Amino acid sequence: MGENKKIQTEITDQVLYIKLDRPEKRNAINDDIIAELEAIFSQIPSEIKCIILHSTGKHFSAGLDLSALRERSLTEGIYHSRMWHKALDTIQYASVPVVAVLKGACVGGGLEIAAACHIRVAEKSTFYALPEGQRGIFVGGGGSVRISKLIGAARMTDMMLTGRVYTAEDGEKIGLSQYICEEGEGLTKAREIAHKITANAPMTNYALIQVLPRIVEAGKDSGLMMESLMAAIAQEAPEAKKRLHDFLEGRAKKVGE
Ligand code: 1HE
Repeated sequence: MGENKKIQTEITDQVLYIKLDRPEKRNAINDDIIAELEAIFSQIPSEIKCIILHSTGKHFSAGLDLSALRERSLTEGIYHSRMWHKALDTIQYASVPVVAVLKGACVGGGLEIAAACHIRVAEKSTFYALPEGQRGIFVGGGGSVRISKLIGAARMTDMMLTGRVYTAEDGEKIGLSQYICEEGEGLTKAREIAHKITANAPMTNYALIQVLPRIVEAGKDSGLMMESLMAAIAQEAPEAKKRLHDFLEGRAKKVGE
């Protein structure tokens, strides 16, 4: 796990911090950065329990680096989009949950990256848009699947047809982020969330990241069967049995404590 000029990584307390570090271009994402993201997310050290994806500067990401959008052939266009799909799948199916800290622009490919993360914390400066519509292109980084799932196809269609921009507050209401916080407090909030995630049984975290999305994609009967299998596997783990005993003997926190 090395350091790349445009992405910085750091480990503290079993949390891996991955930082987009190209503020002079508003963290616009070129092919090298996508490849580096894929390499990092594909090789998470085994001691890591949670990942926080954040950024340098005032913006999370201005999306695809438009300066690299040269004349592409049809085939090159498909490969380019598939490269994003592969990289963003490594985020969605990372070995541990990924918390994104958003601020400023979270647009185009930046929003597609955020949508591949499991929890999104938005500072109040965050704004969301899909300028692909205005640039004469289409989302290519999995947005039509992941963003439409978060906010519904109708809202995504509106964003792309009209260039509509959602504020942090409205974004939270429609499901673009699960949390909203004051400016400059995103990392603190993400750390607090990471602390809760790292305290969970590993099998619960694994099921939420690897199994739940597949259940959502499956038909009802297959989904229910997968749920039963996962529930049985999770409850069988010694960690789960210990937690149940702790609760029944009054040693565990109650809900909300
Ligand atoms: C860029 C990019 C970029 C900034 N590619 N260079 N994304 C967009 O259509 C968003 C385009 N960007 C913007 O609308 C604005 O830059 C922001 C609202 C994000 C920020 O505004 P601001 O005033 O803070 O910065 P700026 O002055 O516009 O930009 C600073 C520099 O970053 C400038 O370069 P400079 O050399 O003149 O200093 C900009 O050119 C550069 N920059 N954004 C390249 N995106 C998998 S497919 C996904 C498809 C998409 O993501 S399409 C959406 C692309």
